Amino acid sequence: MKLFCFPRSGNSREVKIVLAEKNISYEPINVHGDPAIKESPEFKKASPQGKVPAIIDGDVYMSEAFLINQYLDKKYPAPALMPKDEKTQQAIIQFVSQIDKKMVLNIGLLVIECLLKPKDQQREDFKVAKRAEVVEGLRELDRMVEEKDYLFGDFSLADVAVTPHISALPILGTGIPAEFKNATAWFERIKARPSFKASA
Ligand SMILES: N[C@@H](CCC(=O)N[C@@H](CS)C(=O)NCC(=O)O)C(=O)O
Repeated sequence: MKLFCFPRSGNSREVKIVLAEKNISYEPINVHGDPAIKESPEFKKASPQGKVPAIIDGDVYMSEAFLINQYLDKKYPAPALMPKDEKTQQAIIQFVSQIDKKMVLNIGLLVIECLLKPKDQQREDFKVAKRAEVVEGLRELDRMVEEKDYLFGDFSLADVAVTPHISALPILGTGIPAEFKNATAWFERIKARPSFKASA
């Protein structure tokens, strides 16, 4: 298994968590380590859009974190990271697609604004607006874990899809607001998992 990634990529970390949960050994290939990697036919075949994460597993070439993770969960079923019940599976698929638009995308925009742009080009009003949208996403997560340990009961690909991005929040001028006690406790549980530590 080859994983195209780079160290600070939250999307790559989603796949690293699943590989660690399932104890699958792999070769990480840092696409920022050498410009030739992004130009290689292997990488282009795995990721026609040039984005990470992407994997090569035998003759399977794939990109997109959540698609890769669903593939890994089917091919390497233990431990299962999707529930057996089809209705909950569909609910997770829908959740990941929605939270990507509502929260993960906004965290990515904050990374660009706060960390990648020169200070004098950063827009404070944009940061405030995006942080507010992220907080709304966190409010929804807080409600979801009110009576559960993880977003859909057991630890699943839903938790994997959001937590690497949440861990970037403190350097973006926010974090999980203290009022969201359920979400705070949930994120502590996530951080205690060996897979989360191994993927850092
Ligand atoms: N929807 C994709 C997003 C992938 C993505 O945006 N990856 C970023 C890194 S986190 C990337 O490859 N950016 C181009 C680059 O940094 O070279 C996924 O979930 O995997």
